[in-house]
Amino acid sequence: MSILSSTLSSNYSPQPRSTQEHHRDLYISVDSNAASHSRAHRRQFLLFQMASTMLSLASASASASSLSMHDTLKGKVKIGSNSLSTGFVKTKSFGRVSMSVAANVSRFEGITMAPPDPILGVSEAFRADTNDMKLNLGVGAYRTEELQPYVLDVVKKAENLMLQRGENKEYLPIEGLAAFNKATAELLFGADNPLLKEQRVATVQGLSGTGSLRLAAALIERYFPGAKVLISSPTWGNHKNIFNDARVPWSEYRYYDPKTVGLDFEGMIADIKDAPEGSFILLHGCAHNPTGIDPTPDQWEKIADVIQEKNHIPFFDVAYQGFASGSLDTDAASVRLFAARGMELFVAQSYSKNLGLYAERIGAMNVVCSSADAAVRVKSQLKRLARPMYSNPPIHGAKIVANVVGDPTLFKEWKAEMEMMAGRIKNVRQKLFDSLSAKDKSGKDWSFILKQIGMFSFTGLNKAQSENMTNKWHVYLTKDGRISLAGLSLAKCEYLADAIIDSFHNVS
Ligand code: KET
Repeated sequence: MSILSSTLSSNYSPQPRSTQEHHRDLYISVDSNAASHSRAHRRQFLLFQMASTMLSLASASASASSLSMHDTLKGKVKIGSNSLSTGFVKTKSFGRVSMSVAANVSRFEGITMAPPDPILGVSEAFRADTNDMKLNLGVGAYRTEELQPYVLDVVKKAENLMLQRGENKEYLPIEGLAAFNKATAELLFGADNPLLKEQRVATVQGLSGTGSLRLAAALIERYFPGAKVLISSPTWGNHKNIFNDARVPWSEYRYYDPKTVGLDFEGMIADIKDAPEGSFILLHGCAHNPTGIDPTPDQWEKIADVIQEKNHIPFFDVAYQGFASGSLDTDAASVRLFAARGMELFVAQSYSKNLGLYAERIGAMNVVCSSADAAVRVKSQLKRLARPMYSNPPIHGAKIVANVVGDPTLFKEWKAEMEMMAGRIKNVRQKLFDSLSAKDKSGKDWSFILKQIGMFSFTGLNKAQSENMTNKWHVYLTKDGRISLAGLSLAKCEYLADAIIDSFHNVS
């Protein structure tokens, strides 16, 4: 008998009969006739029991932890609501979960189909399209003029360095790579920022921007129970998911004014003022996604005034540092302005876009505290939250960032490449505007496209018009009318202009 079988055998003791346990009881009755059944039969029974228990536990834990409270409260999730359809029941005897297995009835019958992701789902639909003219302007990912993915030269050089050094694959500490954490905080706040010398920033490496935001959301949920996060209307689609899943209440502040196709500054200030004192105010550090509209430096000062007045905590999402203006420092100005006022704040960072490290999942969560002592405690709690979620972060992207930022030559080359990428997007933006203006005879003013910055353009196309773009023109974009200019080439601008003009004027 194998070790597995003997362990199972010694643990096995028959359960009291239960009407719901037909199938297992059948096995028990066979099994109880010990003298007549063979060792093979017994092994079959034990394996069956082990599989049943494992499946039941998987079902039970799915209902307990993987689903958001949001879904459960909305009644979308029916797991375990009907023991006949889901096929598992809890036995009283040992508190163990047992099940009856009916033929062709899945234990996952109660799990409904999830909708496709509004952004990443667009790429899935794009891949399935076989039309030659197809264009993916959904996800914010940089492409070359030939519409190919781009790996930065500095990234390749940093990776070569890593290969030459023969670096190992040991676990990182929970807070991530020390050299990365130092580099990322310096890049954000400026290397000579007194905050860093005073050790008032708790920085932990995160699973890119999304994972860093999620970690911060978990901290809010644990240490600021009931505190609200205010998010801009509109915002990056995943913000709402992140706070929903972390069980953090959120509401929206006005941001975009469709009439002016600009910032609703008065509305924004009024809503931040109205929020309960001590709320978290989520701000896009630069290149607001999806609108491409950022406050002016003067407006940032006023936003900081009202946040300070109301004792709110600013929470920056910095996913595009360097991509808005082409300069890392200019794009960090908003965060530095708040930090210089001595405010405590949160900043999530991402290297997906500015270093093209989308799949490496490299970013950071920074919490600026009023004392070094508070920073040590906050960091300890961020680590405590990270450990049961993902244990410790991946090393590869962290080493790339540390090598690029830590080496003056590579750092300089990175800045040049970033300017090149930001420059290509600006050229495409200009060409799209020119094409629209030349082709559209209606007199519509398309100049808002030139005023927006960053990877995206918020076209103002509604859902039906966006659907026409995809169904008729094979141009893939998010349903809110956002297009990623980083996925557009100069050569495709005319075609895109035709698609936009047709959708705008011929679809209501
Ligand atoms: N914040 C913002 C504002 C943002 O646009 C993204 C990504 C992220 C955070 C997170 O990126 P990460 O790769 O986790 O560091 N936005 C693009 C990709 C996505 O939706 O995941 C997008 O809007 O297309």
